[in-house]
Amino acid sequence: MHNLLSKIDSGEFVRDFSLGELKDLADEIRDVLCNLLSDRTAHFASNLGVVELCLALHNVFDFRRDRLIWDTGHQIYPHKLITGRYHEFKTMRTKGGLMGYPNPHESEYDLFMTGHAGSSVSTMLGLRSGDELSGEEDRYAVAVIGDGAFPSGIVYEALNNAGGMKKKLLIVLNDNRMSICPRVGGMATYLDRLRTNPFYTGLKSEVVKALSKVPLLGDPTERFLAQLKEGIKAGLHGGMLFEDLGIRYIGPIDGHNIAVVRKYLQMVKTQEGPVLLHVVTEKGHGFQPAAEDPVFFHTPPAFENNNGKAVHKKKGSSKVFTDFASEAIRTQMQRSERVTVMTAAMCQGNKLESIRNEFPSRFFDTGICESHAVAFAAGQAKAGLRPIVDIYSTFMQRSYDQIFQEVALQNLPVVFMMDRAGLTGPDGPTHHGVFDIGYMRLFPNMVVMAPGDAHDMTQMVDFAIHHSTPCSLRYPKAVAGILPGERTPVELGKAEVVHWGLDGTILACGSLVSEALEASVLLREDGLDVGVVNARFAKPIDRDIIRQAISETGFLITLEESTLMGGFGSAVLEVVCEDGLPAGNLHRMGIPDQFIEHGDRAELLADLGLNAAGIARTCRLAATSTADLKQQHVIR
Ligand SMILES: Cc1ncc(C[n+]2csc(CCOP(=O)(O)OP(=O)(O)O)c2C)c(N)n1
Repeated sequence: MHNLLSKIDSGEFVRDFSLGELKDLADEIRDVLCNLLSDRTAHFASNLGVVELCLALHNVFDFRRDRLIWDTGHQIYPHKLITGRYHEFKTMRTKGGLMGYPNPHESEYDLFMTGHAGSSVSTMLGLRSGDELSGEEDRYAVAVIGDGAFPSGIVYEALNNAGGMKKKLLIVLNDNRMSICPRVGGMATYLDRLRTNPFYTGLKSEVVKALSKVPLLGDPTERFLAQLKEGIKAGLHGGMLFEDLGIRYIGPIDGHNIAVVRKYLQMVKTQEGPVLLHVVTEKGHGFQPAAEDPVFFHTPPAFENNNGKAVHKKKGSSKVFTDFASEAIRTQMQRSERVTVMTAAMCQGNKLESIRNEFPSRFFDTGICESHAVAFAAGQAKAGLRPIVDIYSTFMQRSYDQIFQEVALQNLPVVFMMDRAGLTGPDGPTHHGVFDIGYMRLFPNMVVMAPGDAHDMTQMVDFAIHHSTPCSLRYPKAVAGILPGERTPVELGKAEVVHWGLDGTILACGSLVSEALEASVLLREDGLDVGVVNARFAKPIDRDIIRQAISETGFLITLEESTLMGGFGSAVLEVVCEDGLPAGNLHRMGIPDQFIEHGDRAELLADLGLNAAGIARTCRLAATSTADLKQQHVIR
């Protein structure tokens, strides 16, 4: 059925394709994309939008030598399909299968493993400069960046550098007017103005006609581009921002017209110095439901493609931690007009849409600008507000220095809500939020919490809003239950005993408390009475409970969905060392010092021994070594 795709085993193939073949190939790619999601969730609308752009790029450049970086990388599927990965494509985002982002282990055509937005222009500039220094200046360098990623601060650092270095390179700005949600901010308005440029609207067909008469190489192209540039300048001042930075602005052009995109790419290839080609595309192009609702179809739940209609599967109705987080934020915003909330372009993922509508003046979407969001929140806190920064754990890493300097060092009461903390599943190593306990607990003044269930979430947000220093909460992409038994109020640095057992204690931090409880049920069947403590705080940590568990129960196991190095278990070890407690039967369970691949979260947890069965296994071993230890004691 996919006559062309099935024969392509390298990006090289597409270089010789005729325009007609490229168009047929575009249809085949769309067909594959539109049927991929029948049994999984994956990035969808963004990929549909770049099909023609991707084909034109691979047709004009030779990316075995030339350099191509897709910013963020979520729109990499067409590129994967035409660089030899068609036959494995159905394994996309499953464990052991293709990654949903660029992956150099899969192909020489993927240069960096990415998933975080905004770094493409920098790495591409570095590649260009590195190739020049290595005497390989014939290698062309291209970055493709969406208008949602474009406002990231790092992009301006790179543009500034590129304008100054005057290197020969190409930035393709893929403008579909969308981030995940509609794009926001001043750059969005600026790009809208450029779109209304007569070059794109009225003059487009004449320009295309003129272009077809211009030889593609040599002086005439230079002259033509110079005229074009002057024409734009004289007209609506299109692209002056870039021109003034030393980057030649060309466009906007229609990104779904392969012939036009190809022609422009051939032209810019002959240009010296940095060029920004503004390409206009439609997110979800070619599948009507996605084009009409690109927010929903950014990463939609599984659906069948029924002749261009999306037929959705029944969804489970269990509430996840994010639901409780957003409810808790709403409650605080209703209670006090001083409470504000920030998202960095993740309004939908953070389930903040209804809060945005209910409190438009206290809801702030900064765009994909996490470091700015944190410093911005610090300013608000200084002005007397109680800002909540709601950002995924992995993306919060972008704002590390602002957490340090603008928040912790000033001891400002900013609340950090770190969603998707832990293994995020099919997105993989670029998105697992496994470092935050380590990086947050390093800062003086910072309180580090992890709700064990939905009840904790509400209590902790309330606690954080009323606390006088910065606070962070981490919670996973998982269903949030309610722990059994009578609950204790959230109190600074105090853990909560869910069940006390004499044979051993599992001290679980956050997301894995429920797995620990299941493990303790399994262990009871073996005659072992193992207790479970909901740690609640990684900082300040409950020293008393650690001492009590070590002295009164057979063993102590720390459990976390986070890196062992520097994480919660490390914090416990620090206490053990400082307080001179015996560490002989202390075991830490968590994520080892390696990057974890993509796959279903439950599968990944099981592989790491972090599910109920794995925890029970470790407890049995700990119980045996406790018995051994006692034995040795008696013998001595
Ligand atoms: C640093 C960072 N923050 C947030 C995200 C989440 N994210 C993934 S794609 C995306 C939107 C990107 O928009 P754009 O670059 O315009 O691409 P489009 O999907 O519109 O093609 C966002 C916010 C991310 N990947 N990286």
